[in-house]
Amino acid sequence: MEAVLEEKSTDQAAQRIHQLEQIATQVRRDVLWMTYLARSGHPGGSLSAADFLVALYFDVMDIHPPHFQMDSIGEDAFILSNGHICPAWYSVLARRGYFPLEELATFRRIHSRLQGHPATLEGLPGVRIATGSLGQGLSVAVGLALGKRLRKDPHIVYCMVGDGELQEGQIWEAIAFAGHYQIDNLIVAVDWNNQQIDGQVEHVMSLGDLPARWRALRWTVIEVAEGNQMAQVLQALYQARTLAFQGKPIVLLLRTHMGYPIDFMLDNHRWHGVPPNREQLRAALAQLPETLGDFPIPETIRQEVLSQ
Ligand SMILES: Cc1ncc(C[n+]2csc(CCOP(=O)(O)OP(=O)(O)O)c2C)c(N)n1
Ligand SMILES: [Mg+2]
Repeated sequence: MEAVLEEKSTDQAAQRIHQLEQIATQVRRDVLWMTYLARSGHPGGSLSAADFLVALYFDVMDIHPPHFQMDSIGEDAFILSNGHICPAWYSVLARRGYFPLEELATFRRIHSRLQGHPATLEGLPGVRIATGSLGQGLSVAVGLALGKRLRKDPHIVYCMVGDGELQEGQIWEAIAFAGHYQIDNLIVAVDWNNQQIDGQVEHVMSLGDLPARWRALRWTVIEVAEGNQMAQVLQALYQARTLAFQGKPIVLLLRTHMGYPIDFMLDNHRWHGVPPNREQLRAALAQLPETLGDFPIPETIRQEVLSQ
């Protein structure tokens, strides 16, 4: 009997992972379409971070869309510190029900709520702080987590940072603060794709022994060998949740790939902040099945891209 039950739950877990992978594939298509339509934006990091964002929003966080509350009282919260990868975040927010899917077509347009870096003035549900000036979002996440602790709100604050962003000085003050003051309702994920705007992170300015640095500042470190494999990302997130509220903040070091899984974008920093042109979009979309349906795109443009 036990064996049967175990088999069933393994089956269910595999099914869930498959569903999340399907969502992540669609999010990646959204990223490519959005940056193409806007003729600007940051596809590379959006594609490397997509699996984490999908796992977080569709399986892990205790959240209540579409009733977005700015103060996040009584729910988990997320801060995207590396704000430039907002195409992936906007797609996840829309598909999770925070705002209409149609709005993805307005990315980077004047008067759109979907600005090139997340901002609060436009009132986009899901966004709690403007980010994009690198290094600041983690400090905000630490403050938010501290606020939840003071209020005795037993929820978790999640934050994503880029690995290039870890070259910012302010990041290390926030890390030291959270470790010292035992901010243990905080889970941070690093999109460790080893690429940034000007080249490989290790070439531009080495981060040294990254796991050791976080550990030295009193964080629990979880390394994820394949940060673009949904099963690994999900398992790490659940492990992190079980380790929360035990006196230490937690960091997931996700080994990801810029541009994943598009063959001509993979591990190439040149895709940090350049949109695909028409031929590149067509080639990239051919590598990603339309799992959930693209967001509404004007038919003439769709035909232009998809028909040779
Ligand atoms: C304070 C600040 N300095 C510089 C920049 C310019 N900038 C934008 S993205 C980026 C590189 C970030 O690298 P990473 O976090 O690894 O993002 P990825 O390239 O992997 O998407 C830089 C230097 C910025 N946005 N903010
Ligand atoms: Mg990077």
